Amino acid sequence: MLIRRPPELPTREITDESLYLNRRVWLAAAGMAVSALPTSRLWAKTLALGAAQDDKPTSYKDLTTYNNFYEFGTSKDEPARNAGTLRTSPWTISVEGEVKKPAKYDLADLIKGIATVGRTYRHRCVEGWSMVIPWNGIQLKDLIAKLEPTSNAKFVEFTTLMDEKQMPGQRSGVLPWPYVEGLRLDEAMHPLALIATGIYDKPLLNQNGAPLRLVTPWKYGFKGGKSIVRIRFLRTQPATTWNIAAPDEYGFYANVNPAVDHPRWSQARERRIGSLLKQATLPFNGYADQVASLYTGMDLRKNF
Ligand SMILES: Nc1nc2c(c(=O)[nH]1)N[C@H]1C(S)=C(S)[C@@H](COP(=O)(O)O)O[C@H]1N2
Ligand SMILES: [Mo]
Repeated sequence: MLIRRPPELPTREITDESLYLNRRVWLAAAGMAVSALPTSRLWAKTLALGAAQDDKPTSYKDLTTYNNFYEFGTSKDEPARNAGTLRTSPWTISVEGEVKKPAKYDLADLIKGIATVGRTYRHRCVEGWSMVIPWNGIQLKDLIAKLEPTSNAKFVEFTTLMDEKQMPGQRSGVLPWPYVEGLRLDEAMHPLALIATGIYDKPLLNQNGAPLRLVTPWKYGFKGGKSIVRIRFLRTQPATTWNIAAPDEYGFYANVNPAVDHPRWSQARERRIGSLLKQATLPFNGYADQVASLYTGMDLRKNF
């Protein structure tokens, strides 16, 4: 089987040179005399600026125009431009596998009776950029409790819609379709894991994975499968899309880990969309205190 090399490449790196130029631009904009400051103080200012990057939510515009959704094209602006062909109503989700009542649900019925939540999470793409996203949705654990998996269920798999007419990018062989992701059941039951249906208190736009998508903030963004039509409970670990496409590069676990580089680039730092400078990437994307215990005793270099 011939699979073309997947193009999840780092977006344009900020080179040292452009960083230097940007620094000068920023200092000039701040009314500071660039030449009047000794270099070390320039750096101190710059680092302070970097450190001041907090978890302010990314603008709605950036969240909805800078996307990865290869079903609509591989460049960042294509999902926003092309996802209008996706029809999100009516929307049926098939619940299958090791579950008490396998059934097809209309989206409204699937989530009926489950408390909605709003959660602002960091989002770290494996490519080296990050965002902060104010999600609306439900906790995945509440949905799983409602669906009642059997005691045999150890994993849960999420499958994106497969329809070349609505998702023209599926005509290309860039990834094996449909897009599939999965979690160990205990990961899926973690309170941080969401099924998102909105951003900034508005229904998800198609480019963000309408009408429902997975959100696991301690993992790289590719875990968050979009426009889900099937939820399947399994005894064994599912085969997942990026892992099938490039097993050395994208592991099943995909926990954010600055100490384990992608084979083609470092994962130590990230560029927050909307910010000038790169910042350090944190273990488990900053959620280690909440999720590290899920992986006690596991070699996180092997299980990347
Ligand atoms: N079906 C599907 N889901 C997907 C992707 C995709 O190409 N297809 N891209 C993933 C990747 S790599 C990332 S970083 C996030 C991006 O989500 P966003 O565009 O809402 O920021 O979606 C993930 N979910
Ligand atoms: Mo990503």
